[in-house]
Amino acid sequence: MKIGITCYPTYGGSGAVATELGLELARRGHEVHFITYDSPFRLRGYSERVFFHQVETRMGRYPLFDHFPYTLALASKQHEVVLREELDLLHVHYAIPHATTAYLAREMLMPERPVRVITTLHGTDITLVGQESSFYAITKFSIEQSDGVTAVSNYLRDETYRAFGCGTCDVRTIPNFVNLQEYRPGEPGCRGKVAPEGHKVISHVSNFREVKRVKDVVRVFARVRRAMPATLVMIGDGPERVDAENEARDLAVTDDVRFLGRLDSVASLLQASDLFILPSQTESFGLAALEAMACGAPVVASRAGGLPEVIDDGINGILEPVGSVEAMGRRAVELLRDPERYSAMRAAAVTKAEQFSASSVVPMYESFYQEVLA
Ligand code: GMT
Repeated sequence: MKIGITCYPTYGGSGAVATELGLELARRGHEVHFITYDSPFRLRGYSERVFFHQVETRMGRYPLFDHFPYTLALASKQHEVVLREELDLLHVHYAIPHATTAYLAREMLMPERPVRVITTLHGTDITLVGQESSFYAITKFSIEQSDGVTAVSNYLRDETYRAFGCGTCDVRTIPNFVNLQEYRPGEPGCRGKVAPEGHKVISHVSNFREVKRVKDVVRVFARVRRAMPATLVMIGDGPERVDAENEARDLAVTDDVRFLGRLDSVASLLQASDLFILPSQTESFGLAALEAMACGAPVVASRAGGLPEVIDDGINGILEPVGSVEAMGRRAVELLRDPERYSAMRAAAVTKAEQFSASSVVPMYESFYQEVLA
């Protein structure tokens, strides 16, 4: 098949999933064309059958536009690439504005070249942004106009029906996946690179938005730090980073917290981690949690959104209600103090992650493509 993929190229789960999916589809013989304003952050170097088409985000001085109409430029580029490369379908990730631009491109292409549009819903496009009054109607319309719709968890599928109705759509759950060649348990000794000898390594990866509750990460860590030597590795950047840094200072743990900023590749740090903390307000799936589990780091998370579909409380991780930093900290300490239970939970985390391997999930997208094209 010849597939066009549009996603946000910036650091974030939807862009990560879209890019890993494109790379995996290309490995399986499909031709994949990324259409977006920048090269997606996980698209590293050359890969056979993978192409990138850049969408303009500004033009020379044209006084009429205070804001460049990126969505129209994207729809035009999708139209252009479908025609020139003879694409069969456009698979867009994150409804806003991608499902809308793909709808426009498809209508512009008719009847010359019928192309199918598949929209994958990722999370905040449904749970936050899409429900804001300025976007609600167009989000609902664009979802309903897609030829196929997928959601990354049952929670997100149900939330889509609840919030938007979408009476005519059949929202299919296709879970996120992890590349087990890259995300796998590390060699013994890899922890030494990130923390002093004898420290437990706790990590967190996100885009530091409000929904991630990064101050809670520091609060949970502070409770662990009171009980044992430990280092917290904070990976990523975003609007809440300063608050998290201040929280570390207020709780007097600054010396043991490392803010590393945005990194393209996090597998080696996850392999070095004893625990991963994800105390989000909501999380449609929690790709970061899955990648940590695949590397052998059990996850302490909030019992919210789709996280219970990835983490089984007490078996391969720990779930507590949103904001329960006391309980999260206490259970993390109990686990780290019990080597036998820790080893069992670590092994169970790796086993659970195997259920979400690329080799088992990517074929679900391929069969969905076939179904929609038929
Ligand atoms: O909110 C983010 O962290 C980014 C966001 C995105 O769409 O880029 O992530 C969402 O999609 C990921 C990939 O499907 C999911 O693993 C995340 O759980 C989801 N985030 C939220 O629902 C908050």
